Amino acid sequence: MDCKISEPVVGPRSEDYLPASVSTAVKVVIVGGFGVGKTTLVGSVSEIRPLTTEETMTQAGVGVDDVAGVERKTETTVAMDFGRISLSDELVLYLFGTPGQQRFWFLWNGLFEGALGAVVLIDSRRLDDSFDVIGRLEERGLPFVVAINAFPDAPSYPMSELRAAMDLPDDVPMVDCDARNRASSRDALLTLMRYLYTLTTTTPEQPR
Ligand SMILES: Nc1nc2c(ncn2[C@@H]2O[C@H](COP(=O)(O)OP(=O)(O)OP(=O)(O)O)[C@@H](O)[C@H]2O)c(=O)[nH]1
Ligand SMILES: [Mg+2]
Repeated sequence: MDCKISEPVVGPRSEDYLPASVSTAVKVVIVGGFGVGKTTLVGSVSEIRPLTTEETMTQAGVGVDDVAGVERKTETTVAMDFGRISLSDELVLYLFGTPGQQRFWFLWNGLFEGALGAVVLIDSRRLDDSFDVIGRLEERGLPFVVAINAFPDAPSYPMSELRAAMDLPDDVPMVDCDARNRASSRDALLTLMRYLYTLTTTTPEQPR
């Protein structure tokens, strides 16, 4: 399997180096069902050349991969995406995108190792795909936020309806997102970081 990067390798660029001011690095995973925009998000927001592991989808996947709703997709992530974004002079996030095809989900355990939180990308046309994803995060106890990725023909549901449909607890943040847009993707990551911060500063209610 070849790893592709978006530009030919010509040696490290100045932005590839971490500034000396960085004191905190946080690992975050970008998860979601097949074709919800995980690779797009990591690529749009990363300040370094993102690592991707896209492979062409072939006839071999017919009957194995569920491509309902994303029939026009030609490539898929077979291992992971990797990128990096600095949120301030001191704080850097390392982004790991997971593969969406169910047959590669066994890789998730390794990718989740050491992660502090996750952004769950959702395509509101294919909500069913998100149930297993959210269930896995809940099983692992990994905090997450939900980002509704804006696909052009996706019906626009109120957040409250989507929350109810996904059976999400009230405290789990939800945001609209366009994974192709750097600022929008960054906002989704900031929402996760704010949520992680509130979790560390909120004391659990004491039993009476
Ligand atoms: N309109 C629109 N299209 C998007 C958006 N995000 C991704 N896409 C398109 O959706 C398709 C799938 O995006 P990917 O980033 O490959 O999705 P993925 O979740 O990484 O897919 P897998 O790794 O195969 O599960 C691509 O053709 C993207 O250009 C978005 O926010 N809006
Ligand atoms: Mg992908």
